Amino acid sequence: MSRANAYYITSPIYYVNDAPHIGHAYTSLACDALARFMRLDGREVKFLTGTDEHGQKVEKAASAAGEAPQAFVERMSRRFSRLSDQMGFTNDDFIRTTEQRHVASVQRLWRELAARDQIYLGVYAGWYSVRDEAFYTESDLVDGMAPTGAPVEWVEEPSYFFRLSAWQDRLLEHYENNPDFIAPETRRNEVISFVKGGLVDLSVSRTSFRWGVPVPDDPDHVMYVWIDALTNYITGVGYPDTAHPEYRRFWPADVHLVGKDILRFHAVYWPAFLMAAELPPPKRVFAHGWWTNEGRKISKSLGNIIDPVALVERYGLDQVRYFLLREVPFGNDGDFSHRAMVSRMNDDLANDFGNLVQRVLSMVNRNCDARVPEPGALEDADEKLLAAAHALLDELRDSFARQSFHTALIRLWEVIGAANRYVDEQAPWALNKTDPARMRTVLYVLAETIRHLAVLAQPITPGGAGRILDQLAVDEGARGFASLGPDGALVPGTPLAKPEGVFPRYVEAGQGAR
Ligand code: ME8
Repeated sequence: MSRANAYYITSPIYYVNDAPHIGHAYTSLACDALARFMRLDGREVKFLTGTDEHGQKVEKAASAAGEAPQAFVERMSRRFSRLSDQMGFTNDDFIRTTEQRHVASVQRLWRELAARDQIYLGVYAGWYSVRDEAFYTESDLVDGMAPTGAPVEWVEEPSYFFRLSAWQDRLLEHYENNPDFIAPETRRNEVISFVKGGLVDLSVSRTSFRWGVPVPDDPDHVMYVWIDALTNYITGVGYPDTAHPEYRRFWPADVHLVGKDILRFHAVYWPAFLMAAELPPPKRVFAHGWWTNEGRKISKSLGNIIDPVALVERYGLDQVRYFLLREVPFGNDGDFSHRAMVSRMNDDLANDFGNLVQRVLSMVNRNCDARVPEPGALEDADEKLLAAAHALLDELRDSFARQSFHTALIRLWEVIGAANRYVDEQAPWALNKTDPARMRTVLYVLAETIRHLAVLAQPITPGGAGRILDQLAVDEGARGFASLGPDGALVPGTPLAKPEGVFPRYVEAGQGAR
Protein backbone atom coordinates (compact mmCIF):
# COMPACT_ATOMS: atom_id res chain seq x y z
CA MET A 1 0.00 0.00 0.00
CA SER A 2 1.16 3.50 -0.66
CA ARG A 3 2.52 5.91 1.95
CA ALA A 4 -0.38 8.26 1.32
CA ASN A 5 -2.80 5.64 2.59
CA ALA A 6 -0.79 4.76 5.68
CA TYR A 7 -1.62 6.20 9.10
CA TYR A 8 0.68 5.86 12.10
CA ILE A 9 -0.56 6.83 15.54
CA THR A 10 1.11 6.38 18.91
CA SER A 11 0.27 6.68 22.59
CA PRO A 12 2.94 7.50 25.16
CA ILE A 13 4.68 4.48 26.61
CA TYR A 14 3.67 4.19 30.23
CA TYR A 15 5.89 3.95 33.29
CA VAL A 16 5.57 0.48 34.76
CA ASN A 17 6.02 1.62 38.36
CA ASP A 18 2.45 2.97 38.46
CA ALA A 19 -0.75 0.96 38.27
CA PRO A 20 -2.80 1.75 35.14
CA HIS A 21 -5.07 4.74 35.82
CA ILE A 22 -7.46 7.00 33.97
CA GLY A 23 -4.61 8.96 32.35
CA HIS A 24 -3.24 5.86 30.67
CA ALA A 25 -6.67 4.69 29.58
CA TYR A 26 -7.59 8.14 28.24
CA THR A 27 -4.66 8.65 25.87
CA SER A 28 -4.83 5.10 24.59
CA LEU A 29 -8.60 5.37 24.15
CA ALA A 30 -8.24 8.48 22.00
CA CYS A 31 -5.61 6.69 19.91
CA ASP A 32 -7.89 3.69 19.61
CA ALA A 33 -10.86 5.73 18.41
CA LEU A 34 -8.68 7.43 15.83
CA ALA A 35 -7.10 4.15 14.72
CA ARG A 36 -10.52 2.52 14.32
CA PHE A 37 -11.84 5.52 12.41
CA MET A 38 -8.94 5.48 9.97
CA ARG A 39 -9.18 1.70 9.42
CA LEU A 40 -12.90 1.97 8.69
CA ASP A 41 -12.03 4.76 6.28
CA GLY A 42 -9.80 2.38 4.33
CA ARG A 43 -6.44 3.54 5.69
CA GLU A 44 -3.65 1.14 6.55
CA VAL A 45 -3.16 1.88 10.23
CA LYS A 46 -0.42 1.22 12.71
CA PHE A 47 -1.33 2.01 16.33
CA LEU A 48 1.54 1.63 18.77
CA THR A 49 1.44 1.66 22.57
CA GLY A 50 3.64 0.09 25.22
CA THR A 51 5.65 0.52 28.41
CA ASP A 52 8.59 2.64 29.54
CA GLU A 53 10.66 0.31 31.71
CA HIS A 54 14.00 1.91 32.53
CA GLY A 55 15.19 4.41 35.10
CA GLN A 56 16.02 4.86 38.73
CA LYS A 57 12.42 4.79 39.94
CA VAL A 58 11.86 1.38 38.39
CA GLU A 59 15.14 0.14 39.81
CA LYS A 60 14.08 1.28 43.28
CA ALA A 61 10.53 -0.03 42.98
CA ALA A 62 11.88 -3.44 41.94
CA SER A 63 14.25 -3.53 44.85
CA ALA A 64 11.48 -2.48 47.24
CA ALA A 65 9.39 -5.35 45.87
CA GLY A 66 12.35 -7.69 46.42
CA GLU A 67 12.55 -8.48 42.73
CA ALA A 68 15.18 -8.27 40.02
CA PRO A 69 14.36 -5.32 37.71
CA GLN A 70 13.73 -7.54 34.71
CA ALA A 71 11.27 -9.79 36.55
CA PHE A 72 9.57 -6.71 38.00
CA VAL A 73 9.08 -5.00 34.63
CA GLU A 74 7.78 -8.22 33.05
CA ARG A 75 5.11 -8.45 35.70
CA MET A 76 4.20 -4.76 35.68
CA SER A 77 4.15 -4.43 31.91
CA ARG A 78 1.54 -7.17 31.70
CA ARG A 79 -0.88 -4.96 33.63
CA PHE A 80 -0.75 -2.50 30.75
CA SER A 81 -1.13 -5.09 28.02
CA ARG A 82 -4.10 -6.44 29.98
CA LEU A 83 -5.59 -2.94 30.16
CA SER A 84 -5.51 -2.84 26.36
CA ASP A 85 -7.59 -6.02 26.26
CA GLN A 86 -10.00 -4.84 28.93
CA MET A 87 -10.60 -1.52 27.17
CA GLY A 88 -10.95 -3.07 23.71
CA PHE A 89 -7.90 -1.21 22.36
CA THR A 90 -6.87 -2.28 18.88
CA ASN A 91 -3.15 -1.50 19.07
CA ASP A 92 -1.19 -3.31 16.37
CA ASP A 93 1.94 -3.61 18.46
CA PHE A 94 2.99 -3.26 22.09
CA ILE A 95 6.51 -2.04 22.63
CA ARG A 96 8.63 -2.43 25.76
CA THR A 97 11.81 -0.43 26.14
CA THR A 98 13.63 -3.44 27.61
CA GLU A 99 13.17 -5.40 24.38
CA GLN A 100 16.27 -6.10 22.33
CA ARG A 101 14.77 -4.38 19.28
CA HIS A 102 14.54 -1.17 21.27
CA VAL A 103 17.98 -1.38 22.89
CA ALA A 104 19.47 -1.81 19.41
CA SER A 105 17.42 1.10 18.09
CA VAL A 106 18.28 3.63 20.79
CA GLN A 107 21.97 2.68 20.75
CA ARG A 108 22.00 3.24 17.01
CA LEU A 109 20.31 6.62 17.34
CA TRP A 110 22.91 7.54 19.96
CA ARG A 111 25.73 6.57 17.60
CA GLU A 112 24.18 8.62 14.80
CA LEU A 113 24.02 11.64 17.10
CA ALA A 114 27.55 11.11 18.43
CA ALA A 115 28.90 10.73 14.88
CA ARG A 116 27.45 14.15 14.07
CA ASP A 117 28.97 15.71 17.18
CA GLN A 118 25.54 16.25 18.71
CA ILE A 119 26.52 14.58 22.00
CA TYR A 120 29.44 15.47 24.27
CA LEU A 121 30.71 14.48 27.71
CA GLY A 122 30.30 17.07 30.47
CA VAL A 123 29.35 17.30 34.13
CA TYR A 124 25.82 17.31 35.45
CA ALA A 125 25.53 19.38 38.57
CA GLY A 126 22.63 20.50 40.66
CA TRP A 127 20.93 20.55 44.03
CA TYR A 128 19.63 17.06 44.65
CA SER A 129 17.03 16.03 47.17
CA VAL A 130 17.20 12.37 48.11
CA ARG A 131 13.74 12.59 49.66
CA ASP A 132 12.11 14.06 46.53
CA GLU A 133 14.37 12.14 44.13
CA ALA A 134 14.63 15.36 42.16
CA PHE A 135 17.17 17.93 41.08
CA TYR A 136 16.58 21.61 41.72
CA THR A 137 18.23 24.70 40.29
CA GLU A 138 19.59 27.51 42.42
CA SER A 139 16.49 29.59 41.72
CA ASP A 140 14.16 26.77 42.80
CA LEU A 141 15.57 26.77 46.34
CA VAL A 142 13.76 28.42 49.23
CA ASP A 143 16.04 29.32 52.16
CA GLY A 144 18.55 26.72 51.03
CA MET A 145 15.96 23.94 50.93
CA ALA A 146 13.91 22.32 48.18
CA PRO A 147 10.55 24.03 47.51
CA THR A 148 9.04 20.97 49.22
CA GLY A 149 11.07 21.72 52.35
CA ALA A 150 13.36 18.73 51.83
CA PRO A 151 17.10 19.13 52.43
CA VAL A 152 19.26 19.28 49.31
CA GLU A 153 22.90 18.50 48.57
CA TRP A 154 25.14 19.68 45.75
CA VAL A 155 25.82 16.75 43.41
CA GLU A 156 28.09 16.50 40.41
CA GLU A 157 28.40 13.56 38.11
CA PRO A 158 29.78 13.04 34.62
CA SER A 159 27.05 13.08 32.02
CA TYR A 160 26.67 13.13 28.28
CA PHE A 161 24.78 16.10 26.90
CA PHE A 162 22.79 16.53 23.72
CA ARG A 163 23.36 19.91 22.02
CA LEU A 164 19.74 20.99 22.34
CA SER A 165 20.74 24.67 22.47
CA ALA A 166 21.98 24.43 18.88
CA TRP A 167 18.48 23.54 17.65
CA GLN A 168 16.53 26.51 18.90
CA ASP A 169 16.29 28.36 15.58
CA ARG A 170 15.58 25.28 13.53
CA LEU A 171 12.85 24.22 15.91
CA LEU A 172 11.21 27.64 15.72
CA GLU A 173 11.44 27.52 11.95
CA HIS A 174 9.87 24.07 11.99
CA TYR A 175 6.93 25.29 14.12
CA GLU A 176 6.53 28.27 11.82
CA ASN A 177 6.53 26.21 8.62
CA ASN A 178 4.31 23.48 10.04
CA PRO A 179 1.44 25.20 11.83
CA ASP A 180 -0.26 21.84 12.53
CA PHE A 181 2.79 20.31 14.17
CA ILE A 182 1.63 21.12 17.71
CA ALA A 183 -2.00 21.14 18.82
CA PRO A 184 -4.06 22.54 20.38
CA GLU A 185 -3.19 26.13 19.52
CA THR A 186 -2.74 27.34 23.12
CA ARG A 187 -0.24 24.56 23.79
CA ARG A 188 1.55 25.40 20.56
CA ASN A 189 1.99 28.96 21.75
CA GLU A 190 3.35 27.75 25.09
CA VAL A 191 5.93 25.56 23.41
CA ILE A 192 6.99 28.36 21.07
CA SER A 193 7.51 30.79 23.92
CA PHE A 194 9.41 28.15 25.89
CA VAL A 195 11.80 27.62 22.97
CA LYS A 196 12.10 31.35 22.34
CA GLY A 197 13.11 31.69 25.99
CA GLY A 198 16.30 29.80 25.18
CA LEU A 199 17.25 26.13 25.27
CA VAL A 200 20.05 24.61 27.31
CA ASP A 201 21.86 21.40 26.46
CA LEU A 202 20.15 18.30 27.73
CA SER A 203 21.66 15.72 30.05
CA VAL A 204 21.13 12.34 28.42
CA SER A 205 23.09 9.89 30.58
CA ARG A 206 23.65 8.93 34.22
CA THR A 207 26.30 7.02 36.13
CA SER A 208 24.33 6.93 39.40
CA PHE A 209 22.09 3.98 38.52
CA ARG A 210 22.37 0.93 36.28
CA TRP A 211 18.84 0.17 35.06
CA GLY A 212 18.99 1.70 31.61
CA VAL A 213 20.34 1.21 28.11
CA PRO A 214 24.15 1.25 28.23
CA VAL A 215 25.74 4.14 26.38
CA PRO A 216 27.70 2.74 23.41
CA ASP A 217 31.45 2.64 24.10
CA ASP A 218 31.10 4.00 27.66
CA PRO A 219 29.54 1.33 29.86
CA ASP A 220 29.78 3.48 33.02
CA HIS A 221 26.83 5.45 31.65
CA VAL A 222 23.25 4.45 31.02
CA MET A 223 20.94 6.59 28.92
CA TYR A 224 18.75 8.96 30.85
CA VAL A 225 15.04 8.61 30.24
CA TRP A 226 13.82 10.78 27.34
CA ILE A 227 16.24 9.74 24.65
CA ASP A 228 15.44 6.13 25.51
CA ALA A 229 11.66 6.62 25.83
CA LEU A 230 10.99 8.80 22.77
CA THR A 231 12.93 6.54 20.45
CA ASN A 232 10.28 3.84 20.93
CA TYR A 233 8.26 5.53 18.18
CA ILE A 234 10.82 4.66 15.52
CA THR A 235 11.77 1.31 17.05
CA GLY A 236 8.13 0.37 16.56
CA VAL A 237 8.46 0.70 12.79
CA GLY A 238 11.76 -1.11 12.45
CA TYR A 239 14.49 1.48 13.11
CA PRO A 240 17.48 1.24 12.76
CA ASP A 241 16.50 -0.53 9.54
CA THR A 242 15.35 2.53 7.61
CA ALA A 243 14.70 0.27 4.61
CA HIS A 244 12.20 -1.72 6.71
CA PRO A 245 8.82 -1.77 4.94
CA GLU A 246 7.09 -0.41 8.05
CA TYR A 247 9.59 2.39 8.48
CA ARG A 248 9.16 3.38 4.85
CA ARG A 249 5.40 3.21 5.06
CA PHE A 250 4.76 4.70 8.48
CA TRP A 251 7.56 7.12 9.37
CA PRO A 252 7.12 10.04 9.97
CA ALA A 253 4.20 9.29 12.31
CA ASP A 254 0.92 11.04 11.57
CA VAL A 255 0.29 11.88 15.20
CA HIS A 256 1.73 11.31 18.67
CA LEU A 257 -1.05 11.72 21.24
CA VAL A 258 0.29 12.72 24.68
CA GLY A 259 -0.78 14.32 27.94
CA LYS A 260 -0.05 18.03 28.39
CA ASP A 261 2.66 17.29 30.98
CA ILE A 262 4.85 15.55 28.43
CA LEU A 263 4.22 17.78 25.43
CA ARG A 264 7.52 19.62 25.77
CA PHE A 265 9.52 16.41 25.45
CA HIS A 266 7.61 15.44 22.33
CA ALA A 267 7.50 18.84 20.66
CA VAL A 268 11.00 20.07 21.54
CA TYR A 269 13.42 17.26 22.43
CA TRP A 270 12.07 14.67 20.03
CA PRO A 271 12.11 16.70 16.80
CA ALA A 272 15.55 18.02 17.83
CA PHE A 273 16.93 14.48 18.31
CA LEU A 274 15.50 13.44 14.96
CA MET A 275 16.65 16.46 13.00
CA ALA A 276 20.09 16.12 14.58
CA ALA A 277 20.23 12.51 13.35
CA GLU A 278 18.94 13.65 9.94
CA LEU A 279 15.65 11.81 10.35
CA PRO A 280 12.27 13.42 9.66
CA PRO A 281 10.25 14.61 12.69
CA PRO A 282 6.67 13.38 13.26
CA LYS A 283 3.88 15.27 11.51
CA ARG A 284 1.94 16.22 14.60
CA VAL A 285 1.91 16.11 18.38
CA PHE A 286 -1.43 16.59 20.13
CA ALA A 287 -1.57 17.25 23.89
CA HIS A 288 -4.73 16.42 25.80
CA GLY A 289 -5.73 17.82 29.19
CA TRP A 290 -6.05 16.26 32.60
CA TRP A 291 -8.98 14.78 34.46
CA THR A 292 -9.98 15.65 37.98
CA ASN A 293 -12.18 13.36 40.08
CA GLU A 294 -15.40 14.91 41.41
CA GLY A 295 -13.72 18.32 41.21
CA ARG A 296 -10.50 17.32 42.96
CA LYS A 297 -7.01 16.86 41.61
CA ILE A 298 -6.19 13.17 41.26
CA SER A 299 -3.29 12.01 43.37
CA LYS A 300 -2.03 8.95 45.14
CA SER A 301 -1.88 10.77 48.45
CA LEU A 302 -5.54 11.78 48.21
CA GLY A 303 -6.32 8.16 47.37
CA ASN A 304 -8.68 9.19 44.57
CA ILE A 305 -7.01 7.49 41.62
CA ILE A 306 -9.57 6.39 39.03
CA ASP A 307 -9.18 2.77 37.99
CA PRO A 308 -10.39 2.51 34.38
CA VAL A 309 -11.30 -1.16 34.73
CA ALA A 310 -13.51 -0.42 37.73
CA LEU A 311 -15.27 2.27 35.66
CA VAL A 312 -15.91 -0.18 32.87
CA GLU A 313 -17.26 -2.75 35.31
CA ARG A 314 -19.62 -0.20 36.79
CA TYR A 315 -20.86 1.67 33.71
CA GLY A 316 -19.94 -0.46 30.69
CA LEU A 317 -17.19 -0.15 28.11
CA ASP A 318 -19.07 1.76 25.38
CA GLN A 319 -20.41 4.09 28.05
CA VAL A 320 -16.98 4.92 29.47
CA ARG A 321 -15.48 5.35 26.01
CA TYR A 322 -18.33 7.65 24.98
CA PHE A 323 -18.17 9.67 28.19
CA LEU A 324 -14.43 10.29 28.08
CA LEU A 325 -14.47 11.45 24.47
CA ARG A 326 -17.75 13.40 24.63
CA GLU A 327 -17.70 15.13 28.00
CA VAL A 328 -14.57 17.21 27.48
CA PRO A 329 -13.24 18.83 24.30
CA PHE A 330 -10.06 16.88 23.57
CA GLY A 331 -7.22 19.15 24.62
CA ASN A 332 -9.06 20.70 27.61
CA ASP A 333 -8.97 19.65 31.24
CA GLY A 334 -12.11 18.00 32.52
CA ASP A 335 -13.85 16.56 35.50
CA PHE A 336 -15.03 13.01 36.03
CA SER A 337 -18.14 12.76 38.15
CA HIS A 338 -20.61 9.98 38.70
CA ARG A 339 -23.46 12.37 37.94
CA ALA A 340 -22.05 13.50 34.62
CA MET A 341 -21.23 9.91 33.69
CA VAL A 342 -24.76 8.70 34.41
CA SER A 343 -26.30 11.64 32.60
CA ARG A 344 -24.27 10.96 29.44
CA MET A 345 -24.99 7.27 29.55
CA ASN A 346 -28.71 7.58 30.23
CA ASP A 347 -29.58 10.75 28.28
CA ASP A 348 -27.34 10.46 25.23
CA LEU A 349 -26.81 6.75 24.81
CA ALA A 350 -29.92 5.10 26.28
CA ASN A 351 -32.56 7.77 25.57
CA ASP A 352 -31.41 9.49 22.40
CA PHE A 353 -29.60 6.80 20.45
CA GLY A 354 -30.83 3.57 22.09
CA ASN A 355 -34.51 4.52 22.07
CA LEU A 356 -34.35 5.68 18.45
CA VAL A 357 -33.03 2.31 17.38
CA GLN A 358 -35.40 0.38 19.60
CA ARG A 359 -38.49 2.31 18.49
CA VAL A 360 -37.70 2.01 14.80
CA LEU A 361 -36.63 -1.61 14.80
CA SER A 362 -39.61 -2.68 16.92
CA MET A 363 -42.00 -1.09 14.42
CA VAL A 364 -40.19 -2.76 11.55
CA ASN A 365 -40.38 -6.03 13.40
CA ARG A 366 -44.09 -5.72 14.18
CA ASN A 367 -45.44 -3.94 11.13
CA CYS A 368 -43.12 -4.89 8.26
CA ASP A 369 -42.99 -8.63 8.72
CA ALA A 370 -39.51 -8.29 10.36
CA ARG A 371 -37.94 -7.33 7.03
CA VAL A 372 -36.28 -4.18 5.72
CA PRO A 373 -39.34 -2.33 4.33
CA GLU A 374 -39.72 -1.30 0.71
CA PRO A 375 -39.69 2.50 0.38
CA GLY A 376 -41.94 4.45 -1.99
CA ALA A 377 -41.29 7.92 -3.43
CA LEU A 378 -39.36 10.16 -1.01
CA GLU A 379 -40.79 13.39 0.37
CA ASP A 380 -38.80 16.49 1.36
CA ALA A 381 -38.54 15.51 5.02
CA ASP A 382 -37.15 12.09 4.00
CA GLU A 383 -34.59 13.58 1.64
CA LYS A 384 -33.55 16.04 4.29
CA LEU A 385 -32.88 13.40 6.95
CA LEU A 386 -31.00 11.16 4.52
CA ALA A 387 -28.92 14.10 3.30
CA ALA A 388 -27.91 14.86 6.90
CA ALA A 389 -26.90 11.22 7.38
CA HIS A 390 -24.92 11.22 4.12
CA ALA A 391 -23.11 14.43 5.06
CA LEU A 392 -21.79 12.93 8.30
CA LEU A 393 -18.79 11.14 6.85
CA ASP A 394 -17.07 14.27 5.59
CA GLU A 395 -17.91 16.16 8.76
CA LEU A 396 -16.46 13.39 10.93
CA ARG A 397 -13.37 13.08 8.76
CA ASP A 398 -12.70 16.71 9.45
CA SER A 399 -13.24 16.29 13.21
CA PHE A 400 -11.07 13.20 13.50
CA ALA A 401 -8.28 14.77 11.45
CA ARG A 402 -8.19 17.51 14.10
CA GLN A 403 -8.57 15.00 17.01
CA SER A 404 -11.76 16.84 17.84
CA PHE A 405 -13.69 13.82 19.09
CA HIS A 406 -16.35 15.79 20.89
CA THR A 407 -17.35 17.73 17.76
CA ALA A 408 -17.68 14.44 15.87
CA LEU A 409 -20.00 13.18 18.59
CA ILE A 410 -21.98 16.41 18.74
CA ARG A 411 -22.56 16.14 14.99
CA LEU A 412 -23.66 12.49 15.24
CA TRP A 413 -26.06 13.39 18.02
CA GLU A 414 -27.52 16.26 16.00
CA VAL A 415 -28.56 13.72 13.39
CA ILE A 416 -29.84 11.37 16.13
CA GLY A 417 -31.93 14.32 17.39
CA ALA A 418 -33.20 15.05 13.87
CA ALA A 419 -34.14 11.38 13.43
CA ASN A 420 -36.04 11.37 16.73
CA ARG A 421 -37.96 14.50 15.72
CA TYR A 422 -38.72 12.93 12.34
CA VAL A 423 -40.18 9.87 14.08
CA ASP A 424 -42.42 12.13 16.17
CA GLU A 425 -43.50 14.22 13.17
CA GLN A 426 -44.12 11.33 10.81
CA ALA A 427 -45.77 9.17 13.49
CA PRO A 428 -45.26 5.87 11.65
CA TRP A 429 -47.36 4.02 14.27
CA ALA A 430 -50.40 6.00 13.09
CA LEU A 431 -49.53 5.53 9.41
CA ASN A 432 -49.73 1.80 9.98
CA LYS A 433 -53.51 2.18 9.87
CA THR A 434 -53.95 5.12 7.50
CA ASP A 435 -51.17 4.76 4.93
CA PRO A 436 -49.01 1.61 5.31
CA ALA A 437 -47.02 2.39 2.14
CA ARG A 438 -45.97 5.73 3.60
CA MET A 439 -45.14 4.03 6.91
CA ARG A 440 -42.78 1.70 5.05
CA THR A 441 -41.04 4.66 3.42
CA VAL A 442 -40.62 6.43 6.77
CA LEU A 443 -39.27 3.30 8.47
CA TYR A 444 -36.92 2.67 5.58
CA VAL A 445 -35.52 6.21 5.78
CA LEU A 446 -35.05 5.75 9.52
CA ALA A 447 -33.36 2.37 9.19
CA GLU A 448 -30.99 3.76 6.59
CA THR A 449 -30.22 6.77 8.83
CA ILE A 450 -29.55 4.42 11.75
CA ARG A 451 -27.22 2.39 9.54
CA HIS A 452 -25.15 5.54 8.92
CA LEU A 453 -25.15 6.49 12.59
CA ALA A 454 -24.06 3.02 13.69
CA VAL A 455 -21.32 2.67 11.07
CA LEU A 456 -19.90 6.03 12.12
CA ALA A 457 -20.28 5.38 15.85
CA GLN A 458 -18.14 2.23 15.65
CA PRO A 459 -14.84 3.96 16.51
CA ILE A 460 -16.27 5.32 19.78
CA THR A 461 -18.84 2.74 20.88
CA PRO A 462 -17.80 -0.38 18.99
CA GLY A 463 -19.97 -2.76 21.05
CA GLY A 464 -23.34 -1.05 20.72
CA ALA A 465 -22.71 0.10 17.16
CA GLY A 466 -21.86 -3.47 16.19
CA ARG A 467 -25.05 -4.79 17.79
CA ILE A 468 -27.14 -2.22 15.91
CA LEU A 469 -25.53 -3.29 12.64
CA ASP A 470 -26.20 -6.94 13.57
CA GLN A 471 -29.86 -6.06 14.05
CA LEU A 472 -29.92 -4.38 10.65
CA ALA A 473 -28.35 -7.54 9.17
CA VAL A 474 -25.39 -5.55 7.82
CA ASP A 475 -22.60 -7.97 6.87
CA GLU A 476 -19.33 -7.71 8.80
CA GLY A 477 -17.64 -6.91 5.49
CA ALA A 478 -20.01 -4.01 4.78
CA ARG A 479 -19.37 -1.93 7.88
CA GLY A 480 -16.54 0.22 6.55
CA PHE A 481 -17.08 3.81 5.46
CA ALA A 482 -17.00 2.75 1.81
CA SER A 483 -20.49 1.31 2.41
CA LEU A 484 -21.92 4.70 3.41
CA GLY A 485 -24.18 6.55 1.01
CA PRO A 486 -26.83 5.18 -1.35
CA ASP A 487 -24.63 2.47 -2.91
CA GLY A 488 -24.49 0.47 0.30
CA ALA A 489 -28.13 1.08 1.23
CA LEU A 490 -30.17 -1.56 3.07
CA VAL A 491 -31.87 -3.97 0.71
CA PRO A 492 -35.67 -4.12 1.08
CA GLY A 493 -36.91 -7.58 2.02
CA THR A 494 -33.82 -8.51 4.04
CA PRO A 495 -35.02 -10.45 7.11
CA LEU A 496 -34.16 -8.87 10.48
CA ALA A 497 -33.72 -10.47 13.89
CA LYS A 498 -35.90 -9.44 16.81
CA PRO A 499 -34.56 -6.15 18.17
CA GLU A 500 -32.91 -5.94 21.58
CA GLY A 501 -31.84 -2.87 23.56
CA VAL A 502 -28.26 -1.83 22.87
CA PHE A 503 -27.42 0.87 25.42
CA PRO A 504 -28.67 -0.06 28.90
CA ARG A 505 -29.61 2.63 31.43
CA TYR A 506 -27.70 3.08 34.65
CA VAL A 507 -30.00 2.43 37.55
CA GLU A 508 -28.91 3.83 40.93
CA ALA A 509 -28.83 1.23 43.68
CA GLY A 510 -32.20 1.17 45.42
CA GLN A 511 -34.11 2.46 42.39
CA GLY A 512 -36.05 0.12 40.18
CA ALA A 513 -35.63 0.12 36.40
CA ARG A 514 -37.91 2.66 34.79
O1 ME8 B 1 4.88 10.14 31.14
N1 ME8 B 1 -5.70 13.00 33.37
O2 ME8 B 1 4.52 7.91 31.48
P1 ME8 B 1 3.30 7.94 32.47
C1 ME8 B 1 -5.31 12.74 32.11
N2 ME8 B 1 6.74 7.26 30.39
N3 ME8 B 1 -4.13 12.21 31.78
C2 ME8 B 1 -3.29 11.93 32.79
C3 ME8 B 1 -3.60 12.16 34.14
C4 ME8 B 1 -4.88 12.72 34.42
N4 ME8 B 1 -5.30 12.99 35.65
N5 ME8 B 1 -2.55 11.77 34.88
C5 ME8 B 1 -1.62 11.32 34.03
C6 ME8 B 1 5.18 8.98 30.99
N6 ME8 B 1 -2.05 11.42 32.77
C7 ME8 B 1 6.37 8.61 30.14
C8 ME8 B 1 6.01 8.87 28.71
S1 ME8 B 1 6.46 8.76 26.10
C9 ME8 B 1 7.79 8.57 25.11
C10 ME8 B 1 7.05 8.51 27.72
C11 ME8 B 1 -1.37 11.07 31.52
O3 ME8 B 1 3.00 6.54 32.83
C12 ME8 B 1 -0.12 11.84 31.31
O4 ME8 B 1 -0.43 13.06 30.71
O5 ME8 B 1 3.53 8.90 33.57
C13 ME8 B 1 0.69 10.90 30.42
O6 ME8 B 1 0.33 11.11 29.07
C14 ME8 B 1 0.21 9.54 30.91
O7 ME8 B 1 -1.00 9.71 31.57
C15 ME8 B 1 1.12 8.98 31.98
O8 ME8 B 1 2.18 8.46 31.49
